[in-house]
Amino acid sequence: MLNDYISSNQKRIEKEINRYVQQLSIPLELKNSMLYSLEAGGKRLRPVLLMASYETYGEDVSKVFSSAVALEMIHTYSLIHDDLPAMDDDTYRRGKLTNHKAFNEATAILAGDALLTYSFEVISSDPLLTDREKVEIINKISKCSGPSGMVAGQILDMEAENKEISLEELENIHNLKTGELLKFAITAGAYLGNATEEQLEALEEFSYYLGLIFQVQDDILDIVGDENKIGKSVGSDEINDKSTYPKLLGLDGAMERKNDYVNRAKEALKKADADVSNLSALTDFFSQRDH
Ligand code: GRG
Repeated sequence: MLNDYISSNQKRIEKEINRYVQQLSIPLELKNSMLYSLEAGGKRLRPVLLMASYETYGEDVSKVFSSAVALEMIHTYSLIHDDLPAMDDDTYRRGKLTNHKAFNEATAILAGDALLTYSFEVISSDPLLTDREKVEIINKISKCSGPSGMVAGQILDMEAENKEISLEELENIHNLKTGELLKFAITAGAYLGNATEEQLEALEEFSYYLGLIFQVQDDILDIVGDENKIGKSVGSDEINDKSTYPKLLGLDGAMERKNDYVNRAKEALKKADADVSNLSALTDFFSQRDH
């Protein structure tokens, strides 16, 4: 049932992403480069979470399509830039050539820039949102993805390479680099569904643990291996250079830690004062995903 829920929402969001990009009259190479990474097989976890969070409180889910599309665009831009030679220098992502290998470095940089900036246009021109909602959503998404959020996480991550770091430092990096966009997904969905301040607070706490679950599982998958790993880090020394949960805690310790986060996430969900069955099922999905 959850799988049906996820795949039907993935399809809805994919249609919206394509519609938003196709309506742009822009140089063809730029459009192709944007679409190449947007349609390269991403799991759409962030938009699905945003939609599930909205549906916990609100009704007509088309109200959050623009925010969900904008979020996936920002996530995609971050992956394109993360793969560049100046950062991780990766050749493959999701089993396909990275954007700068399929196009060229300058085009990849511009495709990332275009996705980031277009995301603000997508939100601010949505006729289904009030002006107040637009400002609030843009404020939230820029905070989560910008210098106090994902970008800060990225530079801390680069600085931590080849260094011993504590578990606390590792969690701070993950929370900024990965958790902040998940926080946006959860809180933006609930906000647009008219959740109360107390409900929003509970969901923010939930999103913190969900981000950590996502990351521990990412680290565990790097160790236990799956065919997707082939396309993940070829071209960089990422796996060897970076601190991970299994490196700091051992594989069993990392699994235990993940279970602890799942319990904490579900405790936070209890305070959200609504039918949280989809968010609870998605927590298990995040914790058990195999790619
Ligand atoms: C360049 C500003 C800037 C930031 C980059 C997110 C990020 C920051 C780098 C990606 C490096 C990485 C592998 C992080 C681990 C967590 C993560 C974001 C994994 C990818 O997310 P998925 O699994 O990706 O949701 P798909 O491919 O499904 O879209």
